[in-house]
Amino acid sequence: MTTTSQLCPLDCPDACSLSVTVEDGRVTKVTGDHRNPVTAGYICGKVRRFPKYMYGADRVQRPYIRRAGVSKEARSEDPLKAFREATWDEALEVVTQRFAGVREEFGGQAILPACYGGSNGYLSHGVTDERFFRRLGASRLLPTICAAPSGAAQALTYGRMPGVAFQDFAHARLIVLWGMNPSSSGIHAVPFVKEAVKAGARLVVVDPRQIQLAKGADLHLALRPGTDLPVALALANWLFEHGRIDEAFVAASVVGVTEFRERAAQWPIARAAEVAGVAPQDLETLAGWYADASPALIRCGWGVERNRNGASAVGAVLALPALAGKFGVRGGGYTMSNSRAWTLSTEPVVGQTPPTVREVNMNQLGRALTELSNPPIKALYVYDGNPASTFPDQERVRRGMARPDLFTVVHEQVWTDSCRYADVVLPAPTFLEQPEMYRGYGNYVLQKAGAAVPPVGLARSNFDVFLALCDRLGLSREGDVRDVEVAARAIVAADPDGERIWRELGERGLAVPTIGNAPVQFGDLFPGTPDGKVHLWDEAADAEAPAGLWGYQPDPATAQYPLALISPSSADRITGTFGNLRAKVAVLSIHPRDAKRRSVGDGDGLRVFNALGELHCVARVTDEVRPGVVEMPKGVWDRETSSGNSANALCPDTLSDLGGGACFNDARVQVERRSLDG
Ligand SMILES: Nc1nc2c(c(=O)[nH]1)N[C@H]1C(S)=C(S)[C@@H](COP(=O)(O)OP(=O)(O)OC[C@H]3O[C@@H](n4cnc5c(=O)[nH]c(N)nc54)[C@H](O)[C@@H]3O)O[C@H]1N2
Ligand SMILES: Nc1nc2c(c(=O)[nH]1)N[C@H]1C(S)=C(S)[C@@H](COP(=O)(O)OP(=O)(O)OC[C@H]3O[C@@H](n4cnc5c(=O)[nH]c(N)nc54)[C@H](O)[C@@H]3O)O[C@H]1N2
Ligand code: SF4
Ligand SMILES: [Mo]
Repeated sequence: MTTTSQLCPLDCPDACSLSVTVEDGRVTKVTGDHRNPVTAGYICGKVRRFPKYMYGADRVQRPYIRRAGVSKEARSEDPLKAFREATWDEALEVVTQRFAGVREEFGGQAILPACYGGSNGYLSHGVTDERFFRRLGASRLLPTICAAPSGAAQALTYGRMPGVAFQDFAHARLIVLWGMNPSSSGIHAVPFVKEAVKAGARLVVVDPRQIQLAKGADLHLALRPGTDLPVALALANWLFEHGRIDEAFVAASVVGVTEFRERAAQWPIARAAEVAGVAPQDLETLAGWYADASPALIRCGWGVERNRNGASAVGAVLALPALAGKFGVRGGGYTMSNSRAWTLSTEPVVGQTPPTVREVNMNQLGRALTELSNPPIKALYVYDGNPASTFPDQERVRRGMARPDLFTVVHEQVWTDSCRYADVVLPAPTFLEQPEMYRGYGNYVLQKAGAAVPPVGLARSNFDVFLALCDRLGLSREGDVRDVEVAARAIVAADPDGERIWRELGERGLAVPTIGNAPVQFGDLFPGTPDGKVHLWDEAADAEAPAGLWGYQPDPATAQYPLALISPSSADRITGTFGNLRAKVAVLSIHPRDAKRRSVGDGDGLRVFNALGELHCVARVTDEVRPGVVEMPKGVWDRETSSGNSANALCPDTLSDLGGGACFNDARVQVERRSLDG
């Protein structure tokens, strides 16, 4: 029995350091260790159960090739009905021949990768894969499914300035959890929130749902989804009108205030409250508390961005600390993504400048597969993502993936719903079966570890498979980085402080950024904008956003589809990852008032539908969601609903105001009772 130090690269802000027990070449226990002081020796239940995932019946153990004549629409619990076992050599030869053929007949742009890589580190995404697709001249997939609107907003306003560290939450006197549910999606912030509250801090939750932490909060603003923009602008307007702007800070560090103020002035408290469906008094209370408190912290989450107003909403929320002068003190300011604390780069490993090629927004994959011509997409390579489950407009994505003339590779750890559409399925290792290096986007740590155990079955890493494909297609060149350790070194070397970081990674597998692991905004950290100031106005963004910058687009609800369907994170999975371990029927949460109107009782079967699709599940009647809102977690697998799909079947593929982001929470639906056995 041995114990090794590992890291968790899953798409979670926390970036835990792990202690992994190995017996007879198998992982038997995964727990936290103390190298990362913030994750402090404990981890979530998902990763504690990781051996069940690694060695479960759903694991893809070897390559497979589709049997001739089996339709991609056929559904079966047994993959062997649709696929036959193959060797790596045979499978890679099929991929090589088909990709070469497509490229010759239609050009490289007829090939498209389908990936996101949120749960991947530096060594399994954006390295040899990127080299392969660039050299092929494949269409470029825009990585917009998550954080694109907030990324656009943060780039525009603060040049992606990192934020307050979790451990500094404890210093705040007011914490606003704005569209973020740390009890599920980043558990290590919770003790620091509780510590602050225990020391007398006020806690405010801005969320259409009564999340766990809302239960003890001083104020829960259960706004309608997609209305954060008017709410934030109304708070800003209140600060202007009540003389609570930090004039000195604004004069020295903020530009575009006049234009911003004009837009905010259109949102008096009463109007914003009406649109958001909250009490005007609650908005006044929050404005007053925020103006008075210091340190005041806004923890902005990704629930704010997943709608038509997403980028403007995030930008307006993050404008508040600049206007009210909340920076420059420990625990004051905001936190969203801290990934820009690092300047590592995978480009030296890719070793190929990006060609000028067609770009495909991943949020419109279904459209791309069914509508694009000149050339049409003829080959799809799925890895580090599960498009048949997690992308918007699921029905259209699936229609596209089911095309008999589309050649699809799926490189996966487990038999996901995307595998059903594959021509070739390749086995991938989990993060404990391959070397990985990963930086947190919440926690300020970079970690590196070797494989804890050899790959399960015949699994091969992305790094290796893309090298092999480059070789087979004649795309490899002299001088290409071909070794993972050399790649890791080159990626770290891109940081000006790379020598120190590399040394620390070598010594204990963990390094903190140059600015330390708890920087103070406007103390140690400043905006990354060209002039180092906060920008509240931008002509180009104003021209691009459909309703202008800071312009509100109204709710897409109709009389036919009046309910807002939201699909946030849940504790038992990371998007679709681990969903296979929870084979219970998926539940839709609905407010008692909405349920009663539809004669729906707790545990009843439901039909949830709109013009895009239809979903069958079970009702959970609860006042944890506000009236007018229904909720089903993201990442549901087909086996969890009797209709064999998920909330994504009802999510439009429309795009956010800026950044081309996904609008999952703009799904508007109708719900009716449906017999459970019907
Ligand atoms: N356990 C677990 N952890 C995860 C993930 C997971 O799936 N499971 N996913 C990871 C990933 S990929 C990401 S991006 C992060 C996301 O983590 P979060 O930032 O927490 O994002 P969400 O879970 O999408 O939504 C957060 C909250 O926003 C609320 N919400 C929905 N619409 C709105 C709105 O319009 N306005 C406001 N104010 N609130 C709204 C939801 O009810 C939810 O409680 O979590 C990561 N961590
Ligand atoms: N309805 C709804 N849908 C959503 C969202 C929402 O709010 N609502 N949120 C969206 C968000 S925030 C995100 S980030 C996306 C995430 O969407 P996806 O990126 O599709 O996320 P996962 O479902 O976790 O799928 C990742 C897959 O990559 C595989 N994988 C992991 N490591 C490797 C590897 O090294 N090699 C290979 N080949 N495969 C690997 C895993 O087994 C897993 O199946 O989903 C989005 N989907
Ligand atoms: S998913 Fe998040 S909380 Fe769980 S082990 Fe990984 S980093 Fe830690
Ligand atoms: Mo995400």
